[in-house]
Amino acid sequence: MQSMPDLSLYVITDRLLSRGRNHLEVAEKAIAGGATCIQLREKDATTRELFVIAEELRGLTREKGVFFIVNDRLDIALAVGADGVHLGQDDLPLPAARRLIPPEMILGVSAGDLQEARKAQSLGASYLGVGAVFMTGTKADAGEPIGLKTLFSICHGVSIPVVGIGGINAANARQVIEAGAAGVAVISCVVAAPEIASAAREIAGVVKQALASARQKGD
Ligand code: TZP
Ligand code: MG
Repeated sequence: MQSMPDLSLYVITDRLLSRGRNHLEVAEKAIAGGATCIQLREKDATTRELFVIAEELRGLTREKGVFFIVNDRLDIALAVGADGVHLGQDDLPLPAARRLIPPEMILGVSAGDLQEARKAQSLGASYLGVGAVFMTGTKADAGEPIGLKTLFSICHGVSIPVVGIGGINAANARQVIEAGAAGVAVISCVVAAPEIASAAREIAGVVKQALASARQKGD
């Protein structure tokens, strides 16, 4: 069966925000700064281009011992042997995805409320990406932020790990963990930073500390 990845600092690539740095360079630097999981998110490439990028990231993440998830594209995830695939509410339905992937493959699902979260859990999601927690300019259709209260109710209303996403940075990451999340998923605060590794290091430190205090409190 699948082993649950360390989702504590889940960095999602975004070529358009990366100041000219490509997916591989962004991932290398994010991992150097402490990213525990890398998601390849690329909405504007041909299938062949995406396959080549995904192969590179698979090689890097395998070498560094970091989990590798592909956004949207189950075919690419399977083709390069990624650890998992992440699907949104408009992507391939979960039962279909579960039929196609090996049992050990991680299936991440986006959820914006408790109902979506519970449904995804019942259909075999391995973890949930929940948000947008805060305002974000990164995803045009992210909708109104759900806030920390809703995040809390989702984290405590499901038994699979939850990763908060949307507008998260080193200044607010602690609150996301305190709400019950297993980690933070970030784009701009890491990939758009002038120094990707130091931005990752900063937020990784906050998350690590917050997780340690949450564990002490028995959360
Ligand atoms: N899904 C919900 S919010 C979001 C995605 C992909 C964007 C997160 O980006 P940022 O820059 O960390 O707010
Ligand atoms: Mg999607």
